[in-house]
Amino acid sequence: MNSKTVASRSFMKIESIALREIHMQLISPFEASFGAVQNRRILLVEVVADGAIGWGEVTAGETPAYNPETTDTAWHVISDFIAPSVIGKSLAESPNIRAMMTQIRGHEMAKSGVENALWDAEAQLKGVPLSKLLGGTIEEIACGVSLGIRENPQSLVKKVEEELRSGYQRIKLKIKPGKDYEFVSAVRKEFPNILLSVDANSAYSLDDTANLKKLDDFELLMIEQPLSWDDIYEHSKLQAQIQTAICLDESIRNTTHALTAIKLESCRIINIKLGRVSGHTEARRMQEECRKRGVPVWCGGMLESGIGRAHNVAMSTLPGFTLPGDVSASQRYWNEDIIEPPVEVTPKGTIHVPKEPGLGYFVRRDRVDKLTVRRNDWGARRAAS
Ligand code: OSB
Ligand code: MG
Repeated sequence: MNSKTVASRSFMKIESIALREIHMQLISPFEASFGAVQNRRILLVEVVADGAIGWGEVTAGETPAYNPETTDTAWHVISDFIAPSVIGKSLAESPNIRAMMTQIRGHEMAKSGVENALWDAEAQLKGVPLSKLLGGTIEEIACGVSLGIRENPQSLVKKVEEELRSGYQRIKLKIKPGKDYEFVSAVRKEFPNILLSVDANSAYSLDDTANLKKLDDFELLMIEQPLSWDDIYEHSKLQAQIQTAICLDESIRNTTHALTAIKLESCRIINIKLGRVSGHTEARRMQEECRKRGVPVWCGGMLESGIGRAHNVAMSTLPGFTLPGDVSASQRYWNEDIIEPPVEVTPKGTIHVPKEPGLGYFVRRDRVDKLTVRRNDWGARRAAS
């Protein structure tokens, strides 16, 4: 063994894993075309690797309305398949955990929760911010907001005004058939120059092409996921008939999907969500391939707690993230977040990337414990909690 190998850390061992379900209530209900949510059931993954504690969040929803995963399917897959197959294993770096999960098809969000916790631990072991370990270069990330469907256009306009006053650089409106043209029109009329986009969460079909084309009137930055949650081909048919750039969200679960969509011209922009693409390793690869092809990407959100939010901040520092993301302040979602400081947005609509090792935010274990409704442990359970 040469001295260099001894001096640099060559392997980390996954000593323990704790899986928790926590319950958190959003400040107000969030409505998308697939339904409304206020009471979040969030899974947190805590790993200990060579003594360093890393945190990850599973971003699955409570129901399979956005993608096929749910809080409960992720609990099952992590408890019965992922944790038993990775506990006690040693690996050179976080991406290597993917090779231990190849027998598990799909369940990207479950995998992401575990992989990302390991990334946090690795960054701490190396004494670097997670953003730097990932290769991030952006020091202040640009933020937008995603606004849920509202009762009427007037109340939406009021909400947009409020968010613009806080500094957000891009406003995204959730839409669905019957709550689209009139709502977008009211906002565009009031704010002719803002970066504005819409997200349909798969509420339309190709039969709606004429109506979707009408949205070209508003010079939107993009229309996100208008068609089926798992479609790539029909989006290429739609993109050829509308001027507004299509952005794919739900349909893109790995880099191959992204490359297929780019090749078919199904979209001109891609939304990257850590959970949907199975974690930092795949997110980084997708970002890189999109960047090579001149396709802008941005960081999507899943109504995360501070832990998922902190991972989103780190990912958003990668050079391909050239559009404002749905990464906004903790206080828009929670009365009390589980990290300290909470994620804060400057009056310019930016987030300063933390410079401390790992996620760079302190996890309030006392709050996490209070919110925990169930817990599973593998390896030695720490005496502390
Ligand atoms: O499609 O981007 C989406 C929330 C839940 C599920 C899907 C989506 C969203 C959002 C909110 O738009 C993003 C956020 O503020 O976290
Ligand atoms: Mg979306």
